[in-house]
Amino acid sequence: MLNTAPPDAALLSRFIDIVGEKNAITDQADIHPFMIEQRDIYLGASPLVLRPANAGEVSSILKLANETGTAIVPQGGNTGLVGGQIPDKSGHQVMLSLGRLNTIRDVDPVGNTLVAEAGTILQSIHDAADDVDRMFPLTLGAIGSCQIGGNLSTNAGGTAVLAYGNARDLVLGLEVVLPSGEIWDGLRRLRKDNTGYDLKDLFVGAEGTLGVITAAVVKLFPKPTTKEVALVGMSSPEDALALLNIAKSHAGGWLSGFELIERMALEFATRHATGVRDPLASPHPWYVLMEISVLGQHIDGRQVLEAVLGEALEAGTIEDAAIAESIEQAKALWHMRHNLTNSQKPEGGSIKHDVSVPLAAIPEFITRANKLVVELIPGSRPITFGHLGDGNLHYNLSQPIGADREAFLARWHEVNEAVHEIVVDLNGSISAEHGIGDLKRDALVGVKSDIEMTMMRQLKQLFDPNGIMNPGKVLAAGD
Ligand code: 2HG
Ligand code: ZN
Repeated sequence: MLNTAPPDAALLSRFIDIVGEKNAITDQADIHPFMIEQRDIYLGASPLVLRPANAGEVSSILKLANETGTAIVPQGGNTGLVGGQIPDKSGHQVMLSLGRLNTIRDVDPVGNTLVAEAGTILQSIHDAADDVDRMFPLTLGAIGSCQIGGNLSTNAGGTAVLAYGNARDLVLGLEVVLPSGEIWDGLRRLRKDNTGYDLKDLFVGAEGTLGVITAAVVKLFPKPTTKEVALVGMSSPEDALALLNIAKSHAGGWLSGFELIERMALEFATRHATGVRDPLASPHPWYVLMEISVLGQHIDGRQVLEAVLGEALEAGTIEDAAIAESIEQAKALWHMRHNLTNSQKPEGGSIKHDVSVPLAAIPEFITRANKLVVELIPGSRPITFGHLGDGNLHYNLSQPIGADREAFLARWHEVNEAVHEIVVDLNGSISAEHGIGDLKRDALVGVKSDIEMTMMRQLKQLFDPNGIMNPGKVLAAGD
């Protein structure tokens, strides 16, 4: 059973002994950075942050936690967007920070696999793959600080899902420490392994509620020979969808990025992010950042891109386009895209949604949501952007100019609920890629069927009968 009393000094020192004093943080000022997150909506409390060096130490920590009913909150790079990595306010939960498990154990360019420990920064995996002339496709704004364990635990998406899938699609095997302390070595490198239940898939996307991922075998891919990037202006989301189908018909699997950006999102980025400018001569209501990655010297990626844009221009689908003429220009366009979220902060409070709907329903979703939110909060500024190729929109609502930030943010759940109703009506998902964490835990019950919730609760009970693993995330504590 989960202990409701705070861990006493004697228990805390037993935890500290496992990792050694220098890898245990007890000073509240040093703990503070682990308790806050980039959305600025969670502030947790903890008496202790443990920084184990290996799966063996993680195992000893979980064994002790399980015996004593101590709640454990695992944290990777602390870039999660739903509060899953932040302890509650009780001050009873011990944090397990995975950053010291950061060894890349193996890179295999023959089998196209890489074995990394959970705390490995995503960028380091990209670099290690690059060193052997391969690439690892998972790409998101936080690439320089997020960790692969967190990416897998949240089944992260990002900007390359269209061509390569999300984190779940990129993993072949896992090493996991179970709440009992047992270590499951499932670091298999097989592309085919049809031997019963796929256990690794239970831990991917479980947000640390079933155990702690300590290492993973991920898939590597051949490096594209050329990448062509363009920013395309158009008048509506319908046109963006038409462009998507034109792009697919010419580029097929080479279409590696297709990001929708509303005008105001781009304006915020040019206003607030360094080094961002609008490369098109005049403004357009909507934009698509499109990337085509081709393999093989014999294929001319530029020709493919020009064929897409040519057909779309002729059909009146798009208004204008700027093609990146150099790697620097391509990087600048992606820099703009990855700064859309940061650029909303200086505009005040932002109520976020991370939703997906069937592609054909995207225009209807945007129209209905835009109408609804300005009825709820007159003057609020809807900003839609996201991974259109995946049907995934970040439907973010910036506060009315001059409004009180706290009063606006206090309406977060009310706005979420109303927007999610539209999502459900359109057969979509209320969490496309960020996960459930604390933020959407209560909403989850409203969108999953009883049988789904029952299966999830039974799995939690099976793996973590004492409820020590990240209590209150995904499922209510004690559920
Ligand atoms: C992105 O696509 C991230 O940039 C964050 O998923 C989106 O601001 C957000 O909610
Ligand atoms: Zn996203």
